[in-house]
Amino acid sequence: SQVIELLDGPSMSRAITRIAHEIIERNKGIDEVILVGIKTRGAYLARRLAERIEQIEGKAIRTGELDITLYRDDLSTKYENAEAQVQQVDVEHDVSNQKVILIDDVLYTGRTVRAGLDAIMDLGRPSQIQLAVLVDRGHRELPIRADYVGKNIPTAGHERIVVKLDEVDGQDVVLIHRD
Ligand code: 3GP
Ligand code: 5GP
Ligand code: MG
Repeated sequence: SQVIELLDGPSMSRAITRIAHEIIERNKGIDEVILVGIKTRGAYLARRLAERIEQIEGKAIRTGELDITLYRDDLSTKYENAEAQVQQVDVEHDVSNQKVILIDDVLYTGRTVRAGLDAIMDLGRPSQIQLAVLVDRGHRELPIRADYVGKNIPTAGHERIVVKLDEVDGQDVVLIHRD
């Protein structure tokens, strides 16, 4: 199978820096913003974005995490037919009247984000929910789109995007696997 590198470490770092600036610009600062990463890699991306934003703005930004996993009730190993289920909500801040930015590594069908929207809205009434992803690989099955995108990567259904982050995988890289 063919493996192609789509983002190296420096490119990933630049994309995160750009998104940090976009978040600050669009929200006119960060006073009403809460970053919420979707585990596993989305949570590490949220921490990196928070670090960048704090460097730029010179003040702390609030963060939280959601654990959302896809489960299959038919024991198949395929992601098709999987449903997203919220396992854990770790958001200590009151989301009411705040702008919550969900963060994930890869946006695909949108089912994980939909579950994330439900989990956030169960906590209170945010004034807005936005979405940031490192990679948008297309193939949405729901009317969901990202407000901030590191890289758009049109994929075929059978292709797999591999996101490696230093904190989990010992290196920063985005790869596409083609069969
Ligand atoms: P991550 O969020 O830590 O990156 O969805 C659970 C995990 O499965 C995710 O972990 C994701 O990276 C991984 N995964 C890898 N390839 C695929 C894929 O093609 N589809 C889905 N839904 N998840 C994938
Ligand atoms: P969804 O289909 O719900 O948009 O994505 C499901 C979950 O799997 C999300 O957390 C998303 O980040 C991840 N995901 C979907 N497709 C891929 C992929 O090709 N590669 C990786 N690494 N993660 C993926
Ligand atoms: Mg993910």
